Amino acid sequence: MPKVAIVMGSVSDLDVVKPTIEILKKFDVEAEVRVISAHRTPDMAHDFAKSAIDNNIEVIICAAGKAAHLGGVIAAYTPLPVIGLPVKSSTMDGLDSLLSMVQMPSGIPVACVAINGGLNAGLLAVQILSVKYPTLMKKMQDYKISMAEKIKNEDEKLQKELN
Ligand code: RP5
Repeated sequence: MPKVAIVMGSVSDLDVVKPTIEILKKFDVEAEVRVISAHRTPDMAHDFAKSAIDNNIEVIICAAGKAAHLGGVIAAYTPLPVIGLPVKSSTMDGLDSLLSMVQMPSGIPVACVAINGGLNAGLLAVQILSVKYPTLMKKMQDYKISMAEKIKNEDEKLQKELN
């Protein structure tokens, strides 16, 4: 079974991470969910990142707010793909989280989804895994088809209401 780690900087990030957990479940992807802080538990962050490959983790999602260095720190210690999920947790509407995640120095990329974009973080992880797991690729294709169907139905309904 493919495995993704979801790491959050604080348990207060859990609500933003819930859609990530749910979508991974929907795609039958195992999720290891952890609370690890780059600032408050730096040794844990180091140990987690260093042992991720041995623990069969294939993609790491890092959710954090404010000075959101978690993704960058984890990415510094592992060659695995890291997805940053900026959390809107402060007075700056999450722009602080977004910028501190996305502005990585050359050589250490962190992919980044929208502020509070928990669903997309999970979907992006599935898409990365799809390259290796054909069943996931098929499920992702079906997911996109059903999403398009839903929009088409909504459009048809709207046209009927308006015309
Ligand atoms: C970050 O600081 C966490 O990721 C969280 O989004 C934010 C606030 O943390 P708490 O003060 O709620 O623990 O490290």
